[in-house]
Amino acid sequence: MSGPVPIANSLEDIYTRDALDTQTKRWNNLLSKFESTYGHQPEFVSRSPGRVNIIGEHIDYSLYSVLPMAITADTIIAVSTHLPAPKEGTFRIQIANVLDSKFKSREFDIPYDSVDIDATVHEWTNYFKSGLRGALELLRKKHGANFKPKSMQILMDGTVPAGGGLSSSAAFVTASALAVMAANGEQTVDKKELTELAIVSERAVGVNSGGMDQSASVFSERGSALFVSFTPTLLARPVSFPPTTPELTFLIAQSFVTADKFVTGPIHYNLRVVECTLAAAYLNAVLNPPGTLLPGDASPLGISLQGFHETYFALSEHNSGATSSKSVTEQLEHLLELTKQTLTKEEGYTRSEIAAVLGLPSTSELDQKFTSRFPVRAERFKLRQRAIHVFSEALRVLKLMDLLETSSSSSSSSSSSSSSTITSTPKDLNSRLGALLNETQDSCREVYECSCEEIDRICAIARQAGSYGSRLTGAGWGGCSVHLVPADKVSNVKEALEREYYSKLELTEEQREGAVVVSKPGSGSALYLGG
Ligand code: NG1
Ligand code: MG
Repeated sequence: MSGPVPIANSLEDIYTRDALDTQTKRWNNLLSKFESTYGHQPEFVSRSPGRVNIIGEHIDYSLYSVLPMAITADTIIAVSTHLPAPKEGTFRIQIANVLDSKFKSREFDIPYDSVDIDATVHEWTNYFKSGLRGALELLRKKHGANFKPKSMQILMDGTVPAGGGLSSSAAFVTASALAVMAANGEQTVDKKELTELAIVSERAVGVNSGGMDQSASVFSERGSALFVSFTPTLLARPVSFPPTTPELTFLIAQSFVTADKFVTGPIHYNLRVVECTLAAAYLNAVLNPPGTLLPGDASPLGISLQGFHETYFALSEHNSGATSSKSVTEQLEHLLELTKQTLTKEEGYTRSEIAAVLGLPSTSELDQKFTSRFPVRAERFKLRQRAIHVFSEALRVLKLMDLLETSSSSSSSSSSSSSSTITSTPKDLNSRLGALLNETQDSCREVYECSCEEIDRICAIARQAGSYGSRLTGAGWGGCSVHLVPADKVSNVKEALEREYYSKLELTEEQREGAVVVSKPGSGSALYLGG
């Protein structure tokens, strides 16, 4: 499903029917506000959505496959290039936000060859700049080092709540990169190129992220979830959930606990990335022959648990002279056992313990290698727990895919009486899908320690009211939760959450309205050229 980012001719190409009214008003507002801000109409609009992750949490940066889907909420960016260039060798960016009281307008004159981003300050336009930087790198690769970027006037409107686990950042970065490509004459933008550049660019904003969000934002197709794998190369394919009666829905519930990765990175998100990378290096040092180097890969720090996984089985096959007959599922089960035997310290590992095992002369080499780009704050690194979460979560993704695939093949062959598949009833299937989501939540809470009390409470309330499976979605430590709910239980779950959770918070009318949404899988990035 690679190929170019679609060109939308009307909003119907982008949104589901139920969203059209609201979106038409919002787009008209963007266009008229653009005109009143800059004195003329925009040339085009780029669009990229947020996402909810169904399963596969905190494993994308270890390069294991994940299953997100795009939501309706998105970032839209109106653009004009009718702006004279400032002084020789630079181009100008004028950028404004529809929410101008919160996000102040800015103007930047930028040298052709270097986009400066100060990741130490929390500045909304950094996300645009990171998409800009990535897009310009790609453009320079295509057109040569003398490429002259166009000046741009920009107005953006984002409806993905920030810090809410629905990936407002990836929506903004991918929409920005897409806008810059189009402004510079590239209307045919390859989805894979756009995704890969957005993944790398977003790291410039100070978060050592994996690639799930950008993939979901760019590649998603209306009506389907997206199975994303990262090795040997980035691949995304649509996956449908089986039609059941009552219909299965994804309910997204906010906790209103804002988890700001920019602030908490050193003790939360970025620390987990470091812990997973250290776990890979440690397991490699202990379980593979001395001197084995893990292959460099596309994970944030260049080596990953998935890389260890591959290397371990490749070498053990090589040494035994036999090809392993283990399926990936069996390999992951085996790795879980090995991890439990190898990484025995529940209390975590100190820098000097890890440096000694990795054969590094001192802890400063360790810091240099693993924590210099994104500093972390920790005395001990919980390698055992993090590796156990990652391998078991990778396994749950495969189990869920297996359930979806066998259910769709058994429903298509259900007329053949000779079929030996035991067809599960929809209810049965839903409970099994839900159970996997619940196991993910348990692992996030107990093992990966990325949930929080509010999310745990929301999950308990929702399950009690009829959700088959409930869990945090996105990075966690607050943000959003996702619930697998049959259509006939949706109002029940909503009411229970209102009664037992939201009514106890002080929320604005708007927050209250947006607290719980039923989301259908939406479409990915698009360019709207007007018409
Ligand atoms: P959120 O917090 O929803 O943006 C983050 C990462 C993902 C993934 C999830 C956890 C960024 C941009 N995204 O998502 O890549 O690792 O956490 O599964 O940091
Ligand atoms: Mg984000």
